[in-house]
Amino acid sequence: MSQLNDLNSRFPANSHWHFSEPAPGIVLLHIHSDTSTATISLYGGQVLSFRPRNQDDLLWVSDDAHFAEGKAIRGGIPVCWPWFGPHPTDADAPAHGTVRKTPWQLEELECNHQHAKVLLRYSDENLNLQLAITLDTRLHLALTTENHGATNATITSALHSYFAISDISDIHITGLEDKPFRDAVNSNRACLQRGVIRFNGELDRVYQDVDKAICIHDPGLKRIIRIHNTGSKSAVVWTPWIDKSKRLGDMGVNGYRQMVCVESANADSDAITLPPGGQHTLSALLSIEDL
Ligand code: TA6
Repeated sequence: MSQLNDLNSRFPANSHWHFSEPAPGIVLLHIHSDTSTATISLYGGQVLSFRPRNQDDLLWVSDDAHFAEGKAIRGGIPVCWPWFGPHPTDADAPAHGTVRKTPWQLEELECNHQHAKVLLRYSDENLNLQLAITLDTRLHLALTTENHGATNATITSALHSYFAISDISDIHITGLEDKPFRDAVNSNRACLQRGVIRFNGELDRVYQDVDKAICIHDPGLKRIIRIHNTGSKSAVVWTPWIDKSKRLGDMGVNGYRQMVCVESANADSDAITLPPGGQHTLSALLSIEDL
């Protein structure tokens, strides 16, 4: 039985949800409640859209995003796991781990007029991964890793969120002032954040000692996007700008102007080591406030 037929059999479509398969192997869950609508790709366990009632989409997806097995979908909230960035030892391994190009299992789905909950699961021989997605006027993601192997497991990970913005040159980010960061655009130099973050070129930074909410201030959309993380002391801020966007090839025309990545992470020194039977949850609560 195909994944789509299995899902339609286990979770028959109703007024709150239905499934689609825009391309072979790319199955999407579409959710509608009175408080918000969302689209979640079972391929990659990736939230692609979240629109609270009377709001613009929280998330950005490239007009040129690939929807094809074996390729990452450019946008939404890719799950980087069980490593963030390049593999620590294997240069041939895919960037950002394996699960964003893999079908996940839908374990639970419930939706009423006020809120929805989606439980996705991925397992390999030693680790279980669960993504609990809760949607009401806010979007909450809880990524839980459980080590069911016989030895310690060290993982890095990130919820690689692409947020929709009016224009990269008009926004600024607060919440990371005075925090140390690794500057991936300048030879991974160790730096300290001075003041708020503004953008006038490619920026790719992994912050540490993160201990409060990170906010994207967007006067063009008259909103503030608040990102509150738990189980995480690191965060990544990224804009590819012009040249990197061209190299990536799936950013769309000027797509870089309408997105910024602020990623909830366990990256670099914030790696997590789980003993046998141990588990860890990285979570992000994403909300929109009027500016
Ligand atoms: O999170 C920032 C980053 O690591 C950048 O260095 C850039 O590579 C971005 O992720 C996108 O990576 P991807 O593999 O999705 O093209």
